[in-house]
Amino acid sequence: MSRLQRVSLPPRFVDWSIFLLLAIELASGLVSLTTGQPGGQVVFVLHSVVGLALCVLVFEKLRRVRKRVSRPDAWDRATPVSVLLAVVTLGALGSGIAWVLGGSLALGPWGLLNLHIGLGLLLVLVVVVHLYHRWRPPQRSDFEERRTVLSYLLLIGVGALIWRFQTALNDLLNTAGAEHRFTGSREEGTDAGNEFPVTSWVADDPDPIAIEDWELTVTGEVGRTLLFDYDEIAAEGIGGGEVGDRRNESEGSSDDGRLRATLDCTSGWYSVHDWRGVRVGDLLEATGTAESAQWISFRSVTGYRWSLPIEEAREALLATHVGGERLTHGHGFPLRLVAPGRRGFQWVKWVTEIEVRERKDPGQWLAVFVSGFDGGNRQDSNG
Ligand SMILES: Nc1nc2c(c(=O)[nH]1)N[C@H]1C(S)=C(S)[C@@H](COP(=O)(O)O)O[C@H]1N2
Ligand SMILES: [Mo]
Repeated sequence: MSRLQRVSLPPRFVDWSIFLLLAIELASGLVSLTTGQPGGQVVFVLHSVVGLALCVLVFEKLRRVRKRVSRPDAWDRATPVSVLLAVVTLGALGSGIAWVLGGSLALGPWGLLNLHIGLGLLLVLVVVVHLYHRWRPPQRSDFEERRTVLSYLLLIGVGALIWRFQTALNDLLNTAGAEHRFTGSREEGTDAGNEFPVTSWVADDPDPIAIEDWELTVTGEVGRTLLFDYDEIAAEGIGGGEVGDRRNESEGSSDDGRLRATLDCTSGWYSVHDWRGVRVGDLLEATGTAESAQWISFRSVTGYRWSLPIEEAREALLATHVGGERLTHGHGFPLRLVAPGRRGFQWVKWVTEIEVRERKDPGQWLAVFVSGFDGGNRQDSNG
């Protein structure tokens, strides 16, 4: 018996373990997209370590099926799906690893990390079709207790070891482009005024907003609904906040309408800026809030919207300026949400309405995906 054969794992153990690890990757990958606080770092580490452990299992599986696939007469109806599965899996793993090592790719508005996410989601679909064709129920004998526990410990150990080695290597080389925030994002355009990437999540692309047509409405569970025009918002100190001229040294305090905060987009870049505008808490003091007020929803002229728990929202900023410059249209002029610790997609641009709510707003998940597809805010036809 060769040494390789002796360490090889039962086929069904490998297959179902791949499935299990893929499920963990899907869940941790999705959760990571909404994670922006350093405390959530564990999600990203888990995603990396399990991904590397998955490489080991996939290698083992490919070794097993290689012969069958390379003999055309052994193909059946489901073999093409298996091959596709192998390709997508290797693509998802490879793009993730390439990203961490500093790779990049220009695919129109998308990059390497978008490709990774896209392949990950495609994988879910292909796995379902593959399982439909090749369903083999797991059996007790494949998961004999001691061996199973040992195998998993070994797998995760190997994953963790490679991950540790990789982070150490990155630190050592500090390779251009391989420097990451804990979210995996790379720095772009920090403190460069408006000169940082403009990103719209899916299809949002409104016409530039004419300032005389724009107003901010604060409605819902408020003492009184109020309207503000741009001059009122841009005149600092609504609600009596003192205006200071110091640069905030730390993130997270918007006391004087100024806030240094990190915009971290899920497509893989981040940018740190001094934002200026009006503290949401000051607006809410001006309108008053009902006792039932729990959530604050920020709505764009395009219908795009996101909400924050009221205590967090009070400390957030509605920015008119970045790095001393007035926001450009692409960055959300006249007003955009700056929500420290939240991922970029939650920093609503072109804000026109604040709704004070009793409950969470599950509809926002749909709104961020469909907003812009109806072309609602484009006025191309009549200029
Ligand atoms: N209304 C609206 N706000 C939006 C988006 C959008 O598509 N529509 N994109 C979000 C995403 S995904 C990110 S990363 C940030 C990007 O802000 P920026 O374009 O100023 O860099 O805005 C967020 N706010
Ligand atoms: Mo984003």
